[in-house]
Amino acid sequence: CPSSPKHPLTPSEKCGVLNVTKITENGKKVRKNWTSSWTVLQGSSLLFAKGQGGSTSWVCILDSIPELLLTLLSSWKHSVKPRPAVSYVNCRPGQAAAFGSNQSKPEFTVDLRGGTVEWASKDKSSKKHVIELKTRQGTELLIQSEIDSVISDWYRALTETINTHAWE
Ligand code: I3S
Repeated sequence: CPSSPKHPLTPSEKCGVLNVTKITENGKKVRKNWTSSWTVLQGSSLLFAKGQGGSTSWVCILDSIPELLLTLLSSWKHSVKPRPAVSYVNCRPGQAAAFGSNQSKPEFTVDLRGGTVEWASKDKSSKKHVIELKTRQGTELLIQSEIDSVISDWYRALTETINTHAWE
């Protein structure tokens, strides 16, 4: 993850591949479009990556294979549009590819201040392990991972972040 000297006390410094879709944007319902995105929690912002470029090391590729296979398998099973493999292998924690460098641009960013996070009810999605995130700006997102420990960690991190920044 990118380091954040500006936010030494926040619990929020986390990254990984998650499935995500918007369901509401600026208060208006939008059509679901599940995609797997490199996701970074940084301070009170949650950033989702677009395409990447840059170099990739073999260590990085080998390190990414289990997660890549799992993500592709889950994308196939749950009709989520997978990202090209290079998106995963370029975006491992500890690698140079991070938001703020010129290798990875956020596709969109949400401000978590004043937002809410809860486990999504069944009527929001047929998938399991789905988090519903609502922002103060009227954007609602569903965030999902097939791996329950992964999504539970994200749930905890997002909740802590929202609580930490509640009065800003
Ligand atoms: O809430 P919905 O409309 O049942 O969500 C599903 C649809 O968006 C579907 O797309 P199409 O309506 O274009 O066929 C997606 O493929 C599904 O993944 C959505 O449902 P889940 O339950 O996976 O969020």
